[in-house]
Amino acid sequence: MTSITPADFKAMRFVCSAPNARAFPEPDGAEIAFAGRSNAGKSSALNALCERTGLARTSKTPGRTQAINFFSSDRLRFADLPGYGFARVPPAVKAAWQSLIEGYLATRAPLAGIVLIMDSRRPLLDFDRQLIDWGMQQGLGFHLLLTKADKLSRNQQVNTLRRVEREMPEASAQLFSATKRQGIDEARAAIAAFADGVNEQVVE
Ligand SMILES: Nc1nc2c(ncn2[C@@H]2O[C@H](COP(=O)(O)OP(=O)(O)O)[C@@H](O)[C@H]2O)c(=O)[nH]1
Ligand SMILES: [Mg+2]
Repeated sequence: MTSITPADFKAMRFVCSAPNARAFPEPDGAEIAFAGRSNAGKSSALNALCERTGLARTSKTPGRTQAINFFSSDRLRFADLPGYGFARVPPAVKAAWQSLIEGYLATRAPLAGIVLIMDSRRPLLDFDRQLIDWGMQQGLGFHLLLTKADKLSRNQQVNTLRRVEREMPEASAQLFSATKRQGIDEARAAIAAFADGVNEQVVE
Protein backbone atom coordinates (compact mmCIF):
# COMPACT_ATOMS: atom_id res chain seq x y z
CA MET A 1 0.00 0.00 0.00
CA THR A 2 1.34 3.43 -0.91
CA SER A 3 1.92 6.00 1.77
CA ILE A 4 -0.60 8.58 2.96
CA THR A 5 -0.25 11.89 1.06
CA PRO A 6 -1.56 15.44 1.64
CA ALA A 7 -4.47 14.59 -0.68
CA ASP A 8 -5.68 12.03 1.88
CA PHE A 9 -5.92 14.83 4.45
CA LYS A 10 -7.70 17.24 2.13
CA ALA A 11 -10.26 14.57 1.26
CA MET A 12 -11.35 14.05 4.90
CA ARG A 13 -15.11 14.21 5.44
CA PHE A 14 -17.34 13.93 8.50
CA VAL A 15 -18.64 10.37 9.02
CA CYS A 16 -20.63 10.39 12.24
CA SER A 17 -20.80 11.54 15.83
CA ALA A 18 -20.84 8.66 18.31
CA PRO A 19 -22.08 9.30 21.87
CA ASN A 20 -21.39 5.67 22.85
CA ALA A 21 -19.54 2.57 21.64
CA ARG A 22 -22.57 1.15 19.84
CA ALA A 23 -22.50 4.13 17.52
CA PHE A 24 -18.85 3.71 16.46
CA PRO A 25 -18.61 3.16 12.68
CA GLU A 26 -17.46 -0.17 11.29
CA PRO A 27 -13.64 -0.23 11.31
CA ASP A 28 -12.26 0.77 7.92
CA GLY A 29 -8.48 1.09 7.78
CA ALA A 30 -6.07 2.92 10.02
CA GLU A 31 -7.60 5.24 12.59
CA ILE A 32 -5.83 8.11 14.36
CA ALA A 33 -7.31 9.49 17.58
CA PHE A 34 -7.06 13.19 18.45
CA ALA A 35 -7.13 13.96 22.16
CA GLY A 36 -6.56 17.00 24.31
CA ARG A 37 -7.92 19.35 26.93
CA SER A 38 -10.86 21.52 25.96
CA ASN A 39 -9.68 24.72 24.33
CA ALA A 40 -6.19 23.32 23.65
CA GLY A 41 -6.76 23.92 19.93
CA LYS A 42 -7.73 20.43 18.75
CA SER A 43 -10.47 21.45 16.33
CA SER A 44 -8.26 24.18 14.87
CA ALA A 45 -5.41 21.69 14.41
CA LEU A 46 -7.69 19.19 12.66
CA ASN A 47 -9.03 21.87 10.35
CA ALA A 48 -5.51 23.09 9.55
CA LEU A 49 -4.26 19.57 8.82
CA CYS A 50 -7.18 18.94 6.47
CA GLU A 51 -7.15 22.47 5.00
CA ARG A 52 -10.79 22.92 5.86
CA THR A 53 -12.31 25.70 7.92
CA GLY A 54 -15.38 23.96 9.32
CA LEU A 55 -14.50 20.28 9.35
CA ALA A 56 -14.13 20.08 13.11
CA ARG A 57 -16.08 22.87 14.70
CA THR A 58 -13.91 25.31 16.63
CA SER A 59 -15.63 26.67 19.65
CA LYS A 60 -14.94 29.30 22.24
CA THR A 61 -17.18 27.45 24.69
CA PRO A 62 -15.01 24.65 26.05
CA GLY A 63 -16.23 21.20 26.81
CA ARG A 64 -19.42 21.06 24.79
CA THR A 65 -18.67 18.01 22.67
CA GLN A 66 -19.45 14.78 24.47
CA ALA A 67 -19.21 12.42 21.53
CA ILE A 68 -16.45 10.99 19.38
CA ASN A 69 -16.58 12.51 15.92
CA PHE A 70 -15.28 10.35 13.09
CA PHE A 71 -13.81 11.70 9.84
CA SER A 72 -12.68 9.63 6.87
CA SER A 73 -11.08 9.62 3.48
CA ASP A 74 -10.14 6.54 1.45
CA ARG A 75 -7.09 5.49 3.45
CA LEU A 76 -7.33 7.47 6.65
CA ARG A 77 -9.77 7.89 9.48
CA PHE A 78 -9.69 10.33 12.40
CA ALA A 79 -11.49 9.96 15.71
CA ASP A 80 -11.88 13.36 17.37
CA LEU A 81 -12.24 12.60 21.08
CA PRO A 82 -14.17 15.02 23.30
CA GLY A 83 -11.93 17.46 25.14
CA TYR A 84 -11.18 16.93 28.81
CA GLY A 85 -10.19 19.01 31.78
CA PHE A 86 -13.07 21.43 31.66
CA ALA A 87 -14.14 22.82 35.02
CA ARG A 88 -17.60 22.76 36.55
CA VAL A 89 -18.97 19.57 35.07
CA PRO A 90 -20.94 17.17 37.26
CA PRO A 91 -19.10 13.96 38.25
CA ALA A 92 -21.62 11.91 36.24
CA VAL A 93 -20.62 13.73 33.04
CA LYS A 94 -16.93 13.17 33.79
CA ALA A 95 -17.59 9.48 34.40
CA ALA A 96 -19.48 9.16 31.10
CA TRP A 97 -16.66 10.94 29.29
CA GLN A 98 -14.07 8.64 30.82
CA SER A 99 -15.94 5.46 29.96
CA LEU A 100 -16.46 6.65 26.35
CA ILE A 101 -12.78 7.49 25.89
CA GLU A 102 -11.37 4.46 27.69
CA GLY A 103 -13.82 2.19 25.87
CA TYR A 104 -12.63 3.59 22.58
CA LEU A 105 -8.89 3.61 23.29
CA ALA A 106 -8.81 0.18 24.92
CA THR A 107 -10.85 -1.73 22.36
CA ARG A 108 -10.62 -0.02 19.00
CA ALA A 109 -8.78 -2.49 16.75
CA PRO A 110 -7.70 -0.18 13.88
CA LEU A 111 -6.37 2.50 16.26
CA ALA A 112 -2.93 3.34 14.87
CA GLY A 113 -1.84 6.10 17.23
CA ILE A 114 -2.87 9.11 19.26
CA VAL A 115 -2.18 12.74 18.46
CA LEU A 116 -2.32 14.56 21.79
CA ILE A 117 -2.91 18.28 21.37
CA MET A 118 -1.60 20.52 24.12
CA ASP A 119 -1.41 24.30 24.44
CA SER A 120 2.35 24.92 24.16
CA ARG A 121 2.08 27.43 27.00
CA ARG A 122 0.78 24.70 29.34
CA PRO A 123 1.97 21.29 28.14
CA LEU A 124 1.80 18.04 30.10
CA LEU A 125 -0.84 18.91 32.68
CA ASP A 126 -2.07 16.19 35.01
CA PHE A 127 -4.64 14.56 32.76
CA ASP A 128 -2.32 14.74 29.73
CA ARG A 129 0.22 12.73 31.69
CA GLN A 130 -2.37 10.25 32.91
CA LEU A 131 -3.58 9.69 29.35
CA ILE A 132 -0.02 9.18 28.06
CA ASP A 133 0.88 6.77 30.89
CA TRP A 134 -2.34 4.82 30.51
CA GLY A 135 -2.16 4.72 26.68
CA MET A 136 1.46 3.63 26.66
CA GLN A 137 0.58 0.78 28.99
CA GLN A 138 -1.93 -0.27 26.31
CA GLY A 139 0.90 -0.18 23.76
CA LEU A 140 -0.41 2.94 22.01
CA GLY A 141 1.95 5.38 20.29
CA PHE A 142 1.70 9.13 20.98
CA HIS A 143 2.54 12.16 18.89
CA LEU A 144 2.49 15.32 21.02
CA LEU A 145 1.35 18.41 19.16
CA LEU A 146 2.33 21.61 21.00
CA THR A 147 -0.04 24.07 19.45
CA LYS A 148 -0.54 27.84 19.67
CA ALA A 149 3.24 28.07 19.26
CA ASP A 150 2.66 31.54 17.76
CA LYS A 151 1.99 32.69 21.36
CA LEU A 152 5.56 31.82 22.36
CA SER A 153 8.84 33.52 21.52
CA ARG A 154 11.34 31.55 19.46
CA ASN A 155 13.34 30.80 22.64
CA GLN A 156 10.27 29.66 24.54
CA GLN A 157 9.34 27.39 21.64
CA VAL A 158 12.73 25.70 21.66
CA ASN A 159 12.77 25.31 25.45
CA THR A 160 9.22 23.96 25.59
CA LEU A 161 9.89 21.35 22.92
CA ARG A 162 13.10 20.28 24.64
CA ARG A 163 11.38 19.93 28.00
CA VAL A 164 8.51 17.88 26.57
CA GLU A 165 10.91 15.63 24.65
CA ARG A 166 12.99 15.11 27.77
CA GLU A 167 9.97 14.25 29.90
CA MET A 168 8.30 12.00 27.34
CA PRO A 169 11.15 10.29 25.47
CA GLU A 170 8.93 7.52 24.14
CA ALA A 171 6.59 9.92 22.33
CA SER A 172 7.36 12.10 19.33
CA ALA A 173 6.70 15.82 19.80
CA GLN A 174 6.57 18.98 17.72
CA LEU A 175 5.58 22.64 17.74
CA PHE A 176 2.45 23.63 15.83
CA SER A 177 0.35 26.68 15.07
CA ALA A 178 -2.99 26.49 13.29
CA THR A 179 -3.01 30.28 12.97
CA LYS A 180 0.44 30.50 11.36
CA ARG A 181 0.14 27.10 9.63
CA GLN A 182 3.36 26.04 11.35
CA GLY A 183 4.24 22.35 11.61
CA ILE A 184 1.62 20.99 9.23
CA ASP A 185 4.01 18.88 7.13
CA GLU A 186 5.62 17.43 10.26
CA ALA A 187 2.26 16.53 11.81
CA ARG A 188 1.03 14.95 8.58
CA ALA A 189 4.21 12.87 8.39
CA ALA A 190 3.74 11.61 11.97
CA ILE A 191 0.12 10.68 11.23
CA ALA A 192 1.11 8.98 7.97
CA ALA A 193 3.73 6.95 9.84
CA PHE A 194 1.08 5.74 12.33
CA ALA A 195 -1.35 4.92 9.51
CA ASP A 196 1.19 3.25 7.25
CA GLY A 197 2.17 0.95 10.13
CA VAL A 198 -1.41 -0.31 10.49
CA ASN A 199 -2.21 -0.47 6.76
CA GLU A 200 0.93 -2.54 6.14
CA GLN A 201 -0.12 -5.05 8.80
CA VAL A 202 -3.48 -5.40 7.02
CA VAL A 203 -1.80 -6.09 3.67
CA GLU A 204 0.68 -8.64 4.99
N1 LIG B 1 -3.09 31.95 18.56
C1 LIG B 1 -3.62 30.75 18.30
N2 LIG B 1 -4.88 30.47 18.72
C2 LIG B 1 -5.38 29.24 18.46
C3 LIG B 1 -4.61 28.25 17.76
N3 LIG B 1 -5.36 27.13 17.69
C4 LIG B 1 -6.54 27.41 18.29
N4 LIG B 1 -6.56 28.67 18.78
C5 LIG B 1 -7.67 29.34 19.50
O1 LIG B 1 -7.91 28.63 20.72
C6 LIG B 1 -9.30 28.53 20.98
C7 LIG B 1 -9.70 27.06 21.10
O2 LIG B 1 -9.50 26.43 19.84
P1 LIG B 1 -10.29 25.11 19.43
O3 LIG B 1 -9.66 24.62 18.18
O4 LIG B 1 -11.76 25.32 19.42
O5 LIG B 1 -9.92 24.16 20.67
P2 LIG B 1 -10.50 22.72 21.09
O6 LIG B 1 -11.48 23.00 22.19
O7 LIG B 1 -9.31 21.98 21.59
O8 LIG B 1 -11.11 22.08 19.89
C8 LIG B 1 -10.02 29.27 19.85
O9 LIG B 1 -10.29 30.58 20.27
C9 LIG B 1 -8.98 29.26 18.73
O10 LIG B 1 -9.14 30.33 17.84
C10 LIG B 1 -3.28 28.59 17.32
O11 LIG B 1 -2.53 27.80 16.72
N5 LIG B 1 -2.85 29.86 17.63
MG1 LIG C 1 -13.04 21.38 19.60
